[in-house]
Amino acid sequence: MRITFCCTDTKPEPWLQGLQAALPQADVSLWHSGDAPADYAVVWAPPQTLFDQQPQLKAAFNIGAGVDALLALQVPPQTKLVRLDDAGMSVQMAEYVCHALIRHTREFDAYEADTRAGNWSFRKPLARADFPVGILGLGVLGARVAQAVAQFEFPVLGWSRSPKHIAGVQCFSGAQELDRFLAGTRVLVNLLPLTPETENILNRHTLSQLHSGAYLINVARGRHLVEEDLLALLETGQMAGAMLDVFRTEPLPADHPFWTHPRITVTPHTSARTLRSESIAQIVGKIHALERGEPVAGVVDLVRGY
Ligand code: NDP
Ligand code: OXD
Repeated sequence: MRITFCCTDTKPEPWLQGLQAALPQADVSLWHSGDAPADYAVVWAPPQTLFDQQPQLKAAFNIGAGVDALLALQVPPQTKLVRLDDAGMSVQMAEYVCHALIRHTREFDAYEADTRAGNWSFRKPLARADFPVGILGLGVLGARVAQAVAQFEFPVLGWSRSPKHIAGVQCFSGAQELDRFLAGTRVLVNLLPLTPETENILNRHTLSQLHSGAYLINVARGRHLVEEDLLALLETGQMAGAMLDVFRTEPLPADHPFWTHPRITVTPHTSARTLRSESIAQIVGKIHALERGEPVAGVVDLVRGY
């Protein structure tokens, strides 16, 4: 079996060694244009040439959960696209979102400013009931985040394409229920995939439907957010602040207003990192299953776009 590795922005050697160790019978190598045909590819934002030259690939394993970059390419019809299915990401995402939420609702930034200035002063505790948390996307990551937030006894709402039942979460689904979901939300967490239906979904119209003084946590994709709409709503006070992990252009350009905005916290697309050993174990397990003719989780539905 041949496995080709083609991941931009990733140091290849540890992946090649890890895949080779887990699949000793296979020939695992870094992709080069003109290579012999492979059975499987492990990819992140590969060039179109990979698929043009390897139309026989049985599957391409994306080493991330989001497949928007892959779906911009022409993938051969018989090649399954398989995304990472958690592989250690959901717990990281739950940590990030709970951190952002609690930092905001417990006013830890203000406490830090006070104590750095030598002030021992208290703020009136805010009521959790006044901070209903709405999660856009109740998939692998969104469902885990919803459960983690519910543990802290915040009211939790969630929105997905298909109806869901998650204990402790008021679930909404479909375009027709989006407005009711937004109207019940003060802290909005975005965990949707980027598709033609969800691009620009965080805009003046949707953000204006949240409770006044809302807070945004965007951990999905930069192209979900209309950046100038967020800036305008921070000016009016409709939005109290935001913690943003993903951006239209990454790295965030040096002159971007988000860097210095007093009510925006920026992190460098790090909310849920791809963990190499967990990812290799998952990919190798799926290769074995596919070789046995069994179905695997995380196969991308090309029509839905995720
Ligand atoms: P999933 O595919 O498991 O979940 C996607 C969720 O979004 C599902 O609940 C789905 O609904 C819902 N959804 C999709 N389209 C619509 C729509 N049009 N209307 C309503 N709901 C919709 O993805 P993951 O949870 O694994 O990942 C989510 C995203 O997080 C990734 O696509 C990626 O962009 C981002 N991500 C960011 C990372 C970071 O470090 N910042 C790391 C990892 C992922 P349904 O359940 O009905 O299908
Ligand atoms: C992912 C990501 O999609 O890292 O996994 O953003």
